[in-house]
Amino acid sequence: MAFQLPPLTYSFDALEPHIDARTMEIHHDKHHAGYTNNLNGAIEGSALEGKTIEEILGQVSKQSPAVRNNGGGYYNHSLFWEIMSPDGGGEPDGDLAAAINARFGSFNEFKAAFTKAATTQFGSGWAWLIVDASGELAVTSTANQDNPLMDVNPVKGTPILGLDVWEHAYYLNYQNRRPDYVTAFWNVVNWKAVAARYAKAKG
Ligand code: MN3
Repeated sequence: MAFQLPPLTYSFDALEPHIDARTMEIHHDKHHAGYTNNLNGAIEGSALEGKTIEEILGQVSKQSPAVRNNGGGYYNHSLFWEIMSPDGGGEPDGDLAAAINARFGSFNEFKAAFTKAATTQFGSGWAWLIVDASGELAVTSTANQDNPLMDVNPVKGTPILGLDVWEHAYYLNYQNRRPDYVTAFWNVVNWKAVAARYAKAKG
């Protein structure tokens, strides 16, 4: 069974004015579709066929650049659509809020750390909130379509929140103003989805 492009669960314009409809359409229908198709092409007929994306990324050091780039692109964008919502924004509650406060001091201090990771990632990449192997939260960033599930990455863990800081994610609306895009992102974060990922990652 080949990997499938997951459908958006909201319309292209649902995240406006924070993320514009044209960007969402191109990002999902062109970029994410491309990563999905190219991943399927890269693993076709290989021992990776039938493995989960997490299994593939966990041993990506042994694979081709095509598997690394497109496998990362497939996973990262699948997560990205899920952790945003037109009903998003605000702050988490429950166990996730408690863990953020314990790890970072406060929600605002967490936001500052994540914002710094997103704005200082040089060139294309992603900012992440992850649950590491000891169950602790951490903020990190990766280049290109890498992510913390990959064995090539020095900081490893399960991503529960991710922000795409490739120019294709914001350039039509924000041009070079990546910090404005990062600020706007907080208005669409689906904390319920992030909390569900947190609970799953903690086991
Ligand atoms: Mn992207």
